[in-house]
Amino acid sequence: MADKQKATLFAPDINCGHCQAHITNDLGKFPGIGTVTASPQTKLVEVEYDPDQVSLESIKSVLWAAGYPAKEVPAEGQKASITL
Ligand SMILES: [Cu+2]
Repeated sequence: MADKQKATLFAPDINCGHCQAHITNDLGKFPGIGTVTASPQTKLVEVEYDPDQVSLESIKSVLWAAGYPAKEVPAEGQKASITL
């Protein structure tokens, strides 16, 4: 069993609480996915996941299918790399 990993994704189409709920509900249904947070303010989705059960690519596919294309934010210097 690998340790849980945390990914941060930038999804510019998160605009309101509805988007937030949509994302957390859709991702939350997936096995291997832990805590999910989505912020309409920062447009960031933070996902805890077990890499043995689900890949980052799958997480991105779920987001894409839900209508929120997202790209991964590098863990280091993530704040500096985002322009809102
Ligand atoms: Cu919305």
